Amino acid sequence: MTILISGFEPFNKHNSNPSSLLLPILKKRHPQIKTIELPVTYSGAWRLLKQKVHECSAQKVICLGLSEARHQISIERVALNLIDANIVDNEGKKYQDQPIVNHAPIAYWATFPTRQLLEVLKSNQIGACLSESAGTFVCNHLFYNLCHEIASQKINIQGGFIHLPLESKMPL
Ligand code: PCA
Repeated sequence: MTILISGFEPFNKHNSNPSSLLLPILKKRHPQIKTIELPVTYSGAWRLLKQKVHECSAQKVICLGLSEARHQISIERVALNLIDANIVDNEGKKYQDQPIVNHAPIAYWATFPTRQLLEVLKSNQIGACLSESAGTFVCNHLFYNLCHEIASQKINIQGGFIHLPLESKMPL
């Protein structure tokens, strides 16, 4: 089984992003896992992830990103068909009040078993919670596109998104 984990480069005022700092650590512990660092851009993140998903025939795809507002690892349950950000992506692009995919569902559930992952983290004394919003910036854009690909192409992939807090707030 191929597991693909993505992280994001730094963005906005952040000099680093825990989601990409984690990738080499995961890879060292589990060399069979595929990883990819994505740009924080609407134009690049999904294009590169999609390419990688198909290239390595991934069956589980977990995307990681930073959310400075979080105090715990947040397992996202829902991807929303909306971009509405008041910050620019790493290409200087800012969009508001726009659907991600026209004439597509308003939202998708993660296809990864979110509750099961929560229980595994909790049983390992790792503080985590379920979240009902991945925001409306690049992370949600990536998550929605992944879910839309899985649903519209009827691909058997468990896909999900996890927001990490700042490194200083990581409960590890
Ligand atoms: N967090 C941003 C984009 C990249 C990242 O790590 C977000 O929550 O949308």
